[in-house]
Amino acid sequence: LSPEHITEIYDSFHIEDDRTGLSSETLQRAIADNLYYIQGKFPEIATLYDYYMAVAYTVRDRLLHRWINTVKTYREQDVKVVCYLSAEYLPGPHLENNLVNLGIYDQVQQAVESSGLDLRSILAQEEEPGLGNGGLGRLAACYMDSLATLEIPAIGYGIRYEYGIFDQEIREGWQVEITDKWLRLGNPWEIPRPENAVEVKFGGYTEPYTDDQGDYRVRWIPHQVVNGIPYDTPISGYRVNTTSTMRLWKAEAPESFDFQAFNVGDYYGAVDAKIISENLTKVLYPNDEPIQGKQLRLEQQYFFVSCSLQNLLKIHLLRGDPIETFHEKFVIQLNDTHPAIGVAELMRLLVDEYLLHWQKAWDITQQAFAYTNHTLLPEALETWPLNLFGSLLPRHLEIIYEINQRFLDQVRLKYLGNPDKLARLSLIEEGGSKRIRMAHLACVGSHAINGVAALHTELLKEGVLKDFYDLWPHKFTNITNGVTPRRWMVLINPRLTQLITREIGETWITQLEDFKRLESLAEDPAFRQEWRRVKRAVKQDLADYIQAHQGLTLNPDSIFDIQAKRIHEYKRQHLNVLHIITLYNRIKHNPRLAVPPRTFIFGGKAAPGYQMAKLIIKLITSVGEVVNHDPDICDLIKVVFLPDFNVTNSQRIYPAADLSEQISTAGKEASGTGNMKFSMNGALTIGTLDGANIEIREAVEADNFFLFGHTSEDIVDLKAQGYVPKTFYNTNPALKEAIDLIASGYFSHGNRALFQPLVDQLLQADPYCLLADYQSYIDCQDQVGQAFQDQDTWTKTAILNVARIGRFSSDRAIREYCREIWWVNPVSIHLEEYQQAKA
Ligand code: 4GP
Repeated sequence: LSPEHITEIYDSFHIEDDRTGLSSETLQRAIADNLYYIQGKFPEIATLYDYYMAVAYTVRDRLLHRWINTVKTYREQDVKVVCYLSAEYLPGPHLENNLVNLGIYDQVQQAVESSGLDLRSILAQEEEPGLGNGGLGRLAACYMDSLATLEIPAIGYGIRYEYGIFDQEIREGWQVEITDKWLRLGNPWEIPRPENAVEVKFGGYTEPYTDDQGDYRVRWIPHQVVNGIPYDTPISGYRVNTTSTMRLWKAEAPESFDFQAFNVGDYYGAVDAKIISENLTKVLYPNDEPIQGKQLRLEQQYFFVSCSLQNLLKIHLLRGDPIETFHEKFVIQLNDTHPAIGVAELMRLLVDEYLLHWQKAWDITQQAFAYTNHTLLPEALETWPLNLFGSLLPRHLEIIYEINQRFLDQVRLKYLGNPDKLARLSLIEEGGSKRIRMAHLACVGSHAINGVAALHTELLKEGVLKDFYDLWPHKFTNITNGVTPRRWMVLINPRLTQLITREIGETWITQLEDFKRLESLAEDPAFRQEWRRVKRAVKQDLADYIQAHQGLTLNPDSIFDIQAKRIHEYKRQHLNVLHIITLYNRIKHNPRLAVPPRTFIFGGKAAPGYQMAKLIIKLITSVGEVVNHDPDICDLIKVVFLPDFNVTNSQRIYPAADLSEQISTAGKEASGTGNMKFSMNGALTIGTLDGANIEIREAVEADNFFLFGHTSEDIVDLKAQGYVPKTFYNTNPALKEAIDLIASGYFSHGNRALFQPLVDQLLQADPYCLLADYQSYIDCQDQVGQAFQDQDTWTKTAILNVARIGRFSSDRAIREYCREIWWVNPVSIHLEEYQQAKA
């Protein structure tokens, strides 16, 4: 009998069980079962959320089956595992992603519809885990997806924040932050593992002792101990059985401490201790705010890193391997400097707890760690005041001193008589008050250091990490970011997915380079027409959403010109606004002017303490208020600020864009990943030569990309020559008019003071060179307007963008990490039962 025949016979037996079966009948039964036995509800009283939970548990069962086999296989085969240490993850809603990856979307839809429900409204119930700020956290989620899809053994470690990134509301044009209570209704995707709790120490002091071998040792007597409880979430791969683990740590007070206090009669003291401990993982810190002096942030970092490393060592020893081979079985990727304390912590564990000699421990540590840098902004490079660090982590301070001393001894030999070099490389920043440089600790403790786009890596080598590059050029590599086509195409853009798959098959979903096959179709007028029809339908979806939520009517035939990302001066949302005002002024001066209609859409959060970013949001909404209601404009311009830009909302945005705004000051955006998502969904890019824009432009070819602005070198020169923004203002009437209009109170009901800080910043300092790039941007936008008139050529260009974007899949990036930094191999997971035939 052929395998197909056997499967057929099995199917006819209906042996599917309710936890693993994939037919719609089985799924329907399982959903009903979960509604009763997990939610404890019956249809008359079940809410839509109950149904969501029932469906989620049903899907989770299918995952668990694969997950258990994955863990089992890794245990048995003694494979090398990638450990991704990241303080942030933005996985987005899990349910739909798992339906796509398991290939059971249609079956679940049918199961749900047979019960008289609608899958889309069930999916909409999920609260996404907003456990990150933006690019860095979302990148970690894309990498987890690719690791599983490529069958690379991996664990993602992080923090289970009780409150993720705040929800954003817009009130009277201002951002208002609302706490994100994502766990309020329960999280069906996580499994707590209290039996795997670990203890993390804080504060106290150290004392030396001599061990049995007569060796000098140090023990750490902490002031406080906190328990770390792991919560595991399965991360499915696309159409493979591999299901990896994202293990997030929650802080709790250890029982024993409660009892101690209770025994001496201090019941309330014990409860206080509990509250203090649990505060640790309460809230995610926003980036773009000075973290200086935020002790809780350092506590969070150390907490999750210590939990994760202790956990890894335990897994290693449980597999029966000697501690000395740790680095052969695990490679630990530091996602920025947030987990860099791991270098000192692994040393502490190996030397103090496992009693290895320093040199041996150091070899293991250096071979185990690798470090990814994500930003060039100097204010984002983490340093901790030595006093704070020492009082929280006294043993780590000693270890860092020792690492530094040994490191600087090496440096001294190489650069005799160059004290400046020593001071620059040191892990300790001297001067006024001493600080620990976390990036330096990461560099010294890692075998590989990478930037996230070609330009970024070059700038690291020439700038912030130059001294390390001079010392160890072999450690540096570039790995340009990528995004997963599963979520960022298949899931968010079913219409385009269907059209593309119909033409070129579905191999592109895991081999994005196969998009190349679309190139010849760009020449086919019939295909272009279908492409346009899809684009228009997707734009209509977004227009409908905005109509329903904001009461604004949009013209789906206008250019959807979108900038969606964190609000930051370097990302220059206000340059975009200067263009809007310029267009507005032109139409006001000449009401008969033939301009193609444009819809400007913005989305993004500002860090709560970043006043200028919040003022930029207010500027966008204020300009929108005026422009959207000015009868002279005849609806030629619309400005929309979409509140609460998160993974869920972003999924409506990327597919609907005609134009993707990637307009950061050259040299400031490390890579960008939104730029990739927009292109992948058929938007054309207007952008500067910054981050991965450069590589996207190379890939899609210069003719298919709207380039403007100064290069990163120009910007350096401009500043070196003493940049005077006022010169641009004084010599460019349109620019002057736009800025003057803001300053005049025209957009603020006559209130001239409102935007004064923003206007002053532009005219007096303009650190991000908006004024220098203004004319080039306007000219380029005029070309965009022209080009859009010829819809057929525009469409052809959009198709070529998609056809050539294959390189920006996170699968490619992960393959590079595997080959160049991790030296790990895929391991296939086989299911034990007959499910294998179906999977
Ligand atoms: C971001 C960078 O700003 C962005 O350019 C990059 O694409 C992304 O990391 C992923 O590498 N950085 C952050 C951060 O999100 O918090 O530093």
